[in-house]
Amino acid sequence: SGKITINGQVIDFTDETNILAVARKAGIDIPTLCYHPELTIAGACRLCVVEIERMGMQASCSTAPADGMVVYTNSERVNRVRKMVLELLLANHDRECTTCDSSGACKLQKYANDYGIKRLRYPSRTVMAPLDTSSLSVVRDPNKCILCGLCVRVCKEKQGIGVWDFKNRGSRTEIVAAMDQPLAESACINCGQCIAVCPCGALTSNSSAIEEVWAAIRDPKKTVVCQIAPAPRAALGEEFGLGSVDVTGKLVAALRKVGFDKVFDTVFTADMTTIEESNEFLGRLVKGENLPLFTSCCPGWVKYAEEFHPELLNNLSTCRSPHQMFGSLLKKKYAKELGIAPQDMYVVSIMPCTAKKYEAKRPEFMTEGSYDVDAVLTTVEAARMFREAGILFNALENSEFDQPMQQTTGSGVLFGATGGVMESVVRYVAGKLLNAEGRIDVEFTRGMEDTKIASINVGDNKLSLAVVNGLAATEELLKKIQSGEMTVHAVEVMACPGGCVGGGGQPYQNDGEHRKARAKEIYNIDSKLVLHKAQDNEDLDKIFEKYWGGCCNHDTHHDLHTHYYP
Ligand code: HC1
Ligand code: SF4
Repeated sequence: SGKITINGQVIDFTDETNILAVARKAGIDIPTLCYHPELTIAGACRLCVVEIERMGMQASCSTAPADGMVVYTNSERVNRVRKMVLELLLANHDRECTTCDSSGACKLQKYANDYGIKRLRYPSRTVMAPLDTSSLSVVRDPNKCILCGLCVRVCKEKQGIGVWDFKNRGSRTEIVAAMDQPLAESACINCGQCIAVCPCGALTSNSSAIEEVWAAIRDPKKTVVCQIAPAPRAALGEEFGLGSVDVTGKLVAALRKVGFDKVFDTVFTADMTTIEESNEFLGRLVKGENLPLFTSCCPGWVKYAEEFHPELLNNLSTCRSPHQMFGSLLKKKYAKELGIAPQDMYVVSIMPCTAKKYEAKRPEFMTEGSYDVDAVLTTVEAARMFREAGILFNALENSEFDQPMQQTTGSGVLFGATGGVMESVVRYVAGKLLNAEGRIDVEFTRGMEDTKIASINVGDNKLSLAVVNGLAATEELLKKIQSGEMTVHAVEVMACPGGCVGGGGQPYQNDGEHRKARAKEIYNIDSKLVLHKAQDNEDLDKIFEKYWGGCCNHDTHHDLHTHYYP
């Protein structure tokens, strides 16, 4: 700890490891492209240079504060260097902002504007390389890449996978997927975290579904049905300047205006998942079989387990994820009830997640040759559709979800934040085993730490439970479980930091602060909802009864559960 002077202002520092963090704490921003507070420091882009007395020009992200340091972040020299850095990056960057998915959210665009760059003194890129559109989830445009390496670091450090890497040196340096293969051929689990950190449009979601959704809406033969995941309701407002507040009512209204015939809530089938999965868990506890149980709603985690841990596949819950349960319900049951063939119903999921695009195209999730979920749009893509349709989102009146699957519980909403699935299971199990009627809140599952572990007593059962987010942290936990160092009965795994609130399809900035604010709103929604546990959902009881003669039986197993491929 100590004091440094920045632009004449004396600032205390304590445990900040770099000048950048001290400056930002004091309300002085410094531009950065290759820096991310949750990843290792590369010091590659040099945009964050500052002038330090007796040390000259230094990258503020990789220079530690020292007592008595005198720093200038906005001197003539600093600005000259920053402009040069920006001009060099811009010269090599495809500057077709008008057709870029990241326009408006691009840091390079913002800084070029902030620093008043009007023309480049360097020759511009002329030869364009082809885009990698092989993946259902992520599109890479090499012509936009500025080699900041954030994608390389997030995939390696947070997901433990390492899909991206640098190739060649010097001016020939590029970033490629492993073995220089198309992304779809790599070990990518589609989480979209590389999209979340990419500052300038080199990595974006595969948004090709938007056109397909418009076509379905305009096709008079199709009944178009939409469902919305828990997490987008606490993040979509960011796209419209409202911040991380609950916009469920406006979102439903916007979807109706866009032309959806029915709008449902994935929270309804999150309750369904809780009931099916909790009973599966209780069954395994009695038999002492396939423990620990791992949750299966995160398609990134499922693909990771299939690819890297085939020995664990019997431990995964056989439950389909909530949105695939809804898809199955809609195509197998609800369409019939409406007298519609499954092919004539078009189901769209609004998800915070890019991996859901891949999950929806898994061949096991089909009904009579038609995908249970026809298209997945990310939160960001849904916002784009609303703008295209000329919807003034902030002026919308709230609208309600459709009957007869209208009721939702706070428990189901919690699925959107890390720990929420586990809390839902605990609420259900405690409610059922103890015949408890009131609210059952679980503390240990909450918060943004990557690994949370606790033992809790439910009646005579002592349950050891773990919640983890990020696949690198998951791998650490698995090592402990598989070596016998730790015994747990159930594990919730979400691939994205913070759970679905931090999904790769959420609005930019998709960082720790925003994830925290969204999760807070998810818990707010839960605390306001009257229905608290999955078993409180009476609409769900009726649906179970009408379509399958109850829950957790042979028929629900057929329609709502799945199997995995090593
Ligand atoms: Fe999720 Fe889920 S919570 S996986 O994080 O289980 O995407 O929000 O829709 O399916 O409900 C995502 C969120 C979402 C499913 C549910
Ligand atoms: Fe890695 Fe996820 Fe990006 Fe795939 S989508 S390359 S797994 S960070």
